[in-house]
Order: sequence, then structure tokens, then C-alpha cells
Amino acid sequence: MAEEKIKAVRPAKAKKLADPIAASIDIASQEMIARAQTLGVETIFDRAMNMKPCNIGVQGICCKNCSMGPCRLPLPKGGIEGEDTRKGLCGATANTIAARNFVRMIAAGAAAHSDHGRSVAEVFLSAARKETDDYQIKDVEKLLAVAPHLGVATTVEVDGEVLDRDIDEIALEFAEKALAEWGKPEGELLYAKRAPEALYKKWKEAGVVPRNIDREIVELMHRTHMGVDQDYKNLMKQGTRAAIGDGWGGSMLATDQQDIMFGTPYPLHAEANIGVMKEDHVNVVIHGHEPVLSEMIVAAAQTDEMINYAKSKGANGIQLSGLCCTANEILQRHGIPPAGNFLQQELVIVTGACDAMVVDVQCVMQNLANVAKCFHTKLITTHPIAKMEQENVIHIEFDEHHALEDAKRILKLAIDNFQNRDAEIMIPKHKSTQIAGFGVESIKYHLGGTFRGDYYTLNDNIINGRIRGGAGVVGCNNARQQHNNGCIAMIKELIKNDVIVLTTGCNAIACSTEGLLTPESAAVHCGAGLAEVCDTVGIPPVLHLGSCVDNSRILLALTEMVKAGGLGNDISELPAAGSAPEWMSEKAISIGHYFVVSGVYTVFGGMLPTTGAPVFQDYLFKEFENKFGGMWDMVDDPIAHAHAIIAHIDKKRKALGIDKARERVMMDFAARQAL
Ligand code: SF4
Ligand code: MSK
Repeated sequence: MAEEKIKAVRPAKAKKLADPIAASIDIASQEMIARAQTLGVETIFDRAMNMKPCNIGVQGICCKNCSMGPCRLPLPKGGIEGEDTRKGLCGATANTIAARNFVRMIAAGAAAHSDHGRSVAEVFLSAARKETDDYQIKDVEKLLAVAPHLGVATTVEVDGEVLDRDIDEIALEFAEKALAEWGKPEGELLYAKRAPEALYKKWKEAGVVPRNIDREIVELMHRTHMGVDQDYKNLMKQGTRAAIGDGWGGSMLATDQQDIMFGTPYPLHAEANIGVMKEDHVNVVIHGHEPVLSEMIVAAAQTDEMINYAKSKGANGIQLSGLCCTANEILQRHGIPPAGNFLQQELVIVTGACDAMVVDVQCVMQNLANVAKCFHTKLITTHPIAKMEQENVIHIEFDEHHALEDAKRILKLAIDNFQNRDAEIMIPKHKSTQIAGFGVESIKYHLGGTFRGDYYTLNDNIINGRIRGGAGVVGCNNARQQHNNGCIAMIKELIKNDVIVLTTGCNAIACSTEGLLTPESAAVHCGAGLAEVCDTVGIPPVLHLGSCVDNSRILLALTEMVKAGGLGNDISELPAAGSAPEWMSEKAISIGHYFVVSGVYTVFGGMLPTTGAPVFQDYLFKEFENKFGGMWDMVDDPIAHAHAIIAHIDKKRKALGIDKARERVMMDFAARQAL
């Protein structure tokens, strides 16, 4: 019985429990937190009550890069007066320690995104070589669009005549060149030239164009080893190079190759939140980041073989749902609903209806195994680099050469487990609807029109003041903050002030559960100008652009805005900003930094690990603006956070001379048609 299993993992000592309402603004999550507590199942929300973060670590000034430490350099009470004499045993200053820690976060984040990208590139190469039948080149148009960026010709000259080149040949050359971007011995990251010319020039002059994706990460690890680079500015220079290698390299290549193999997302309708699970179906929840396996699970779950097998076991079908960015990947391309974001992963199991949770890489909490132990849930790891030590975890290693077979094996395990449900099922009723699946291409279509084929209409609406500016709001949840509150309160304030939002990751899922991803939400939450544009073109005020690696779509959307004209020559001139109100992962730091060095003012909520080294922090928050036009900032309060962004947008509007919005006119039919 579930109760006996629960007793086996219940902490011996009574601990403080989280207040469900203070822990999350989402009602479904509140219900599941309360249920977990009733059953004695510990979740992250309770653990956050009992373990406080280290006050020195949180400020970024603890060094453990050698065994003479850890050396901790707390800020003196009342701050630093005069010279900062703090140093570690080796003499490392607070600036050096904080910078080393910061760039190691960039290294880890860039490595996570880029290693994901490499896995995709390897599968892409298998597909291009036709070593597998399970993956194909699905989106030829996208392949033809991106191939020239890797120097792959799409036409061939025969006897003076220009002919289309064979698609298989293009795919193979693209696959080989893409994979080489991770470790080629010379040259520079080819995609860097996709940035606006003015930005590429700034990078070139500053010497930060990546040589290849891996090398910059390895060099960061070298330079942060004890006794190597001890100049915070020089450390940040290499951090910049690695971050560009992520955003404009590993992540962008991941997005492109996923689109080519699985299809470029276009707007579609879906549901969201834990309430998407179905009591009478086999519930399979897919969690992590890499879509190569989840694409196969989606395909397998739609086969008659699997559906009939589920029915033979007494279920009415198979209900797939997702968590974190794997959720975003299968949502964007198939309309599979997300069951939740990062902080909801344990709660999905607490329903008692999760027959299997299938995980790949990143953002997967180890405590899932302990929660799964309390119920009948099979927890299945699938990636050779991401296993769990707990005995109840099943490892089924996924191989792209027999991907569909692996996916069916996993699904069968889940279906067989349907009859083993042993706890009362409690699926929250709360779910919402959303329009997801936006991307650079679909924004162009919605706002630019098929014929115009650029972002001019978006720019025009910014110039005329209906849209004040844009914000890329991305990132995680953080158990040190109320779940989803930072994201939602901040975004509502932005759209109320006519700032259109592009979102990805767990922030996008928060928006979906809150109903902000529907065109109808514009009339409820937006200022008059943004509401008018959303109503006219039929888009939500918050556009879901995908997963964490798809932040590259935001970079390219900003680049398209620059190209469309009227808003300056570089991303840094746009009335735009970046934000991660509830960040927690090292990947968020890498994303934040590639936004900054692409010219975007980027604000993080919570705490940045820079506060213990004020000189270093000033370098990031102020001096960086002189280099690439973007800079870091930290504002925890969501409303103040939104207003920091709005103030920046207004500053940029003024610099462009568009601060006095054109006189509003009631739009007649012809004007609407033109829009
Ligand atoms: Fe301490 Fe220096 Fe070793 Fe860091 S590298 S732990 S500051 S002695
Ligand atoms: S999943 S990195 S918690 S966004 Fe991409 Fe969510 Fe952050 Fe993981």
C-alpha cells in the first residue's frame, strides 16, 4: 500500500512544512503540496523551509578551487570603507573569486546547452547518413534557409546553369559542418556572423568571437583553476566568448537542427498544468531537455499498437504530458500539454496517477526517485550521462539507431504499470489553454505578412508607440521564491505597459498555466496599444518561443528587428530587454550573459552571486554597457523589476527619437487590413 511505502521515506524527525499558499501562486500546485504533506511525502517546498542558503556562497565570495580552502570572504558589516583587503590564502581577491565562480557558472551552463546541441547534431548526422529510419529531414525549407550560414551551398552550377542541389547532399554537408563547430581546430564560430554586422564587429574588436564551442568552455575551466587568471576583467572576457559560443553556437545549432528534423514550430492550441493528466488514461510524463527521445515517444504513443495495448490493460488511452523544456519541445511541435514547470515535477507524481516519468538531462531533481517510491510511479532514466543512484530507478538507455523500439519499450512499461496504481488518485482540476509554437518564422508571418517577409510591422508598431518595446522573459523557478509569482507579476506589469513579451523555458510554462498565452488575455491584461495590436493580428501578448536552447530564437528575432530597419543598427539600440525573474540554473547565467553581450539590458530576480564583490558587480552592471551595449542588473521585487525594464525601454526610445508616440488614430478597416 502507498501508505506503507510513504512511511519508509518519511523523514524521522518532524520538520517545518511549507505553507502551500505562500509556496506557489498556482492553485493546482497548492493542492498537490498540501496533499504531499497530508501523505507525509517530502517535497522541495518543505526542504526549502528547513535548509537556508549559505549567506557567503549566495554572494559569490566562497572559493573552493583548491584544498587550502574553502576560503570565504564575507563583506564586513557596513560595507567596505577604503581599500578592499579581503583575500583568500593564495591572495585571490573578492573580485577574482566572484568572477571565477561566475564564469564557471557560464561554463557549466554553456556546456549543458551545447552538449545537448551536440547530441542533436550527432542524431542529425545519423539521419543525414540514413543510418536510421526513425529520424528524417522533415523541414527542407529550414535546412535551405540555414545551410548558407555554415557555408553550405544550396545550388550547383552545371554547364553555366544554376540548379538546385540535391537535398540529401546538402543535409549531409550541413550535418558534418555543424558537428565540426564543436571542435574544429581553426577558424571561428560560423554562426557568429548571423548577428547584426555592428555587433559582430564589436565582438571581433574585443577579441571574443568563439573559436569553437568546446574550446571556450575548456579554456574557462583552465583559467579558473587555482593560480591561473586572476584579473576579473580578463576572466569575463573569456566568459563572454564561451557565452557567445552557447547562444549563437551550441544552442542555435540545437534549435536549427531540431527544427529541420522535427519540424519548425507554428502556432497551435494546447492545454497546460497538472490538470491535463487523465485518471482513466495511462499517464506518461516526459521531463528534461533533449527532444530526440521524446519525439519518438510521441510517435510511438500515437500508434494503434500502443493504444490498443493500453486498452487491453483497462485504460482508455495514453495521455502524454511534459515537464520543463522537454515539455516545451513536444508542446511546440505536437501540442502535447505541459503538466508543469521545474517546481512542479514532484507534484505530478503526488497525483498518484503518474504511471511513468521518463527523464533525460538537466533540471531533473534527484528527489523524484524518493517521491516515486511513495507511489506506483516508474521513474525511467534514459541518457547515459544522467543516471540516479536510487534502486527504484529504471535505466533504459536510448539509442537513436533503434529509437522507436526504445520508445515503445518505455511506453509498454508505463502501460503495464497502469494496473499497479495503489494510491487514491487526486488530479487537480486546474488547467488552462494556450497558443504556443511561435518562432522567428511565425512572428514574421503574423506581424509581417507573407509578402512583406520581415519584421517591419512590428517595428512600425514600436515606432508609433502602440507597442512600447519588447522583453525576452525566460528562465526557471526557484524554491527560494514563491513559485511562478516573480514571472507572472512581472510579466503582467510589462504587458499592462504595452511591452510585448517573448518567453521560453519554465517561465513560458508559468505563463501558460496563468492563461497569458491566449490572444484573449490581451484585452484583460494589456495596455490599450498592445491590446489593439494583439486583437488586430490575433496573437497573445506573450509569445511562447520554446525551450531553453530556443533562446536563440529570441536573439534571431531581435536581429530580424534590426534588419527590418527604423530602430537603429544594432540589438543594443532596440527598445528591448531581457529578464529571468525566478532563475536558478547555471544555464540561466550563460543565457543572461549572452543576452548582455548581444547588447541586451538583462535583469535577474532573486540574487546574483556577485553582491559580495561590489567592484566586480559594478563591472557587470555598469561598465559592460560600454562594451557591447547590454549590461546585467538584479531586481527582486517583480513590479520594480518590470519598471527597471520599462525605464530602459524608454531610455532607448528617447535615444531613437521615438519617445513621443505618434498620435493614436482609431483604425479603420483598410488600416487593419494593412496591419
Ligand atoms: Fe583559497 Fe586561493 Fe585555494 Fe581559492 S584558490 S580555495 S582562494 S587558496
Ligand atoms: S527547464 S533551466 S528550470 S527554465 Fe529548461 Fe526550466 Fe530553468 Fe530548467
